[in-house]
Amino acid sequence: MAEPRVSSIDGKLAEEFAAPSHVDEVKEKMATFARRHAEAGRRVVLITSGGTKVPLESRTVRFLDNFSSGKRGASSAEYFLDAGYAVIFLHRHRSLHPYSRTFSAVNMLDTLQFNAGEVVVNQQVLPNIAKVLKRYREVTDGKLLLPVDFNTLSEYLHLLKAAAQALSTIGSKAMFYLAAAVSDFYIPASEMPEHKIQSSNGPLQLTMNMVPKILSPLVKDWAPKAFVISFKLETDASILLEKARRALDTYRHQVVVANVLDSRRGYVMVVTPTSQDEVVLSKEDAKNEVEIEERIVTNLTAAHDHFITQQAG
Ligand code: 9Z3
Repeated sequence: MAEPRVSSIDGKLAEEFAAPSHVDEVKEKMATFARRHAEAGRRVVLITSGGTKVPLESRTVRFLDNFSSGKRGASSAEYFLDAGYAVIFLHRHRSLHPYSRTFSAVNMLDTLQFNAGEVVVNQQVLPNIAKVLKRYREVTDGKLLLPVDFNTLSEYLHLLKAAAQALSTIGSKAMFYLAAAVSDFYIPASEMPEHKIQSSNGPLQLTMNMVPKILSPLVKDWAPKAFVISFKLETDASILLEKARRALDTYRHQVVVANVLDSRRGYVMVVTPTSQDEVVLSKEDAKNEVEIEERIVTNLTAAHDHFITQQAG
């Protein structure tokens, strides 16, 4: 009997990256969530958010990390919810979270005070808390947001695969919004020292392997009917567009949102095989606290509409 087809990336994932023990349970939860919302006529977006941790030792003392705060993913989740989507929020543990993100810099104890022996919230320290709390309750009461967290690169890869397979049942109603900043490099388990690397051995030289390009099986095998958006980050603006176009050419997905590290809060380019839209915040927008994610989400939900109509026709 013929062996089932396993892409080489699938094989690598199974061999070199330890799967988290709860992956099947999470996959089932995501599949149930997607089915329920699709049956209710909603679209479902899987947002990835935050950085990844890459361990240098198997009993991990040290790891490589990156700059991502998770703001892009967390704020985008709110705008997708406002646009009527149900959201699976696959995020780095302790990165910013929808709704609570606005208060992340506040010390909780400074928000509370005593009033006749009762602990009450000091709303002056938490401007907008009533509005944010109301929306958060609507979203949670409606079971519209499913948060799933990851820590390491291995967890991220396995949970993204599980999410893609879970969402494949709802076809073109599924959107993937891959905003997490995922490491390109890792040390395979077979080459990783077990114990803490000793500084008494002198300077450290590392050789790291390339992380498999997960976008490839996601688009081709795991969720071939979905609307897929990847993000491209550069620090050199002069190569950004060319890199975004190359990614579309290689992976054959629908959209790349391209951004430069320093200007990412005020400027992105939404690139498709046939178009490139600049999304820019003006000084006026910034004064009015408009967030660029609101504009990105408006652009992408319209593109998703168009995609669904085309697939149906
Ligand atoms: C992004 O480009 C996101 O926009 C940011 C958002 C991570 C810059 P923050 O979390 O920042 O709000 O602080 N994400 C994707 C970055 C990335 O690693 N892309 C890879 C690449 O550019 C492959 S998909 O090669």
